[in-house]
Amino acid sequence: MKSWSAPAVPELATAGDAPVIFCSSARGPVAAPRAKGEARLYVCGITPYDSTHLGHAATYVAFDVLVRVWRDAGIDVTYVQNTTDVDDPLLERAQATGVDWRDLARSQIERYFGDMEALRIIPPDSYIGAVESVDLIVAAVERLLERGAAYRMPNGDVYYRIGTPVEPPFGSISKLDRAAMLELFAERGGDPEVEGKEDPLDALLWRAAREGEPHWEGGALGPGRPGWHIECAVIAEQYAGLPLTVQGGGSDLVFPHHEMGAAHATALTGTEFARTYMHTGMVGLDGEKMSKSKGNLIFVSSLREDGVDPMAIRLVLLAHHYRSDWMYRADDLEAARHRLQTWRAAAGRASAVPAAEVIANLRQELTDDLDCPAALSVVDDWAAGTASGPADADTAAIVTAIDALLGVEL
Ligand code: 5CA
Ligand code: ZN
Repeated sequence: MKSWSAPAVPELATAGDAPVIFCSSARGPVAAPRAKGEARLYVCGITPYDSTHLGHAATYVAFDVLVRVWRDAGIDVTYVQNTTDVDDPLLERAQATGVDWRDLARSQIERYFGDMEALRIIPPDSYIGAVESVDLIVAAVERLLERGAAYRMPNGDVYYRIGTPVEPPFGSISKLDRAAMLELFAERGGDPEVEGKEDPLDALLWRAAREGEPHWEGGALGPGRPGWHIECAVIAEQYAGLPLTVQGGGSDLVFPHHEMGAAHATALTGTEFARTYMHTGMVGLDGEKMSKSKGNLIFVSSLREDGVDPMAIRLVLLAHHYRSDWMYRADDLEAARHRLQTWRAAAGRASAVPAAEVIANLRQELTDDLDCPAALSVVDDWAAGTASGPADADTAAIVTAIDALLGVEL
């Protein structure tokens, strides 16, 4: 699927270093990539209804900074993102609002593209929907069945056998005990209660066609539609290649989604799914996680319609470390607007320090687990020190670095 237009990303005169990223599975910082050269990134994309809220935007800005830091280090990046354009919550919303599910998905994907473009987020090299991947998914599920990693229920549903031996083993990303897994599985799209499964944690790979639900032919599987985790496992393998340098998404995806997807992919390929698992914190509003099901949402598009400069929205998001959970407040936007104004004023004045110094400080903060709040402070300090003369070569170089590394156009 064609996605959104890329922002211009200026190249800096010198190159930076590769970053160290906190890996949820290793529970600590790891070099990503391990060796210089290339990086493969897969980020879990939206389920296209009620997008793009500030939580989504925060997640995609975080991975955008990762891509920018990688590019700055001269690393060749392959970036893949999916869109879950057929799934229960999307179908439920379509039904509830009397809209065709395809139209709902299409309109929300369009809105998301507009938001990403406005926020100057670098688009993925491949933006792939579940619907366009059905054939690949069917082939993968057939292979899992052949290998005994999956089984068919009497009604035609196909489930992944959670006990399938894979290396690294199931559970190594989230490191949860079984009780916690069962609880989260029930909360986050799983179906532990379904009778007849070998293990309540077995995950749906293929849902046999039901009356009134969209379905595809499905080859040997029979008519139906794809499960959620297998969608990402297959798209990542096909378009990015395994092992991924980074599997990314919000922290709400650690379990079951990323644990299951990694197990499916490893059972299919014999290869480790990802070297690093990078998870963003949850953005909330009024004391609760911002979520489509709760409806406590602030949309990027609404802010834009209210005339908010997208660069101010980007600064709201960058002002929080990607790993922290935070609550959005109107003050955040006021502070970001003020910061943007200050930076823009500084961009017209003489720099009091050499550009190389400011750029080195920016890189130091960003390569250390993408510390954007600290990077913003580096720019704040520079801006506060600018002198009254006209912008000079150092100012210009710093403005370019702010654009390249933070994606903020002044
Ligand atoms: N389509 C699946 C992933 S395959 C999905 O989770 N879609 S989503 O629309 O619910 O979320 C899209 C992305 O935004 C995911 O990476 C998710 O982890 C992240 N996300 C969702 N809610 C928030 C939030 N409140 N704060 C930060 N990130 C969030
Ligand atoms: Zn996913």
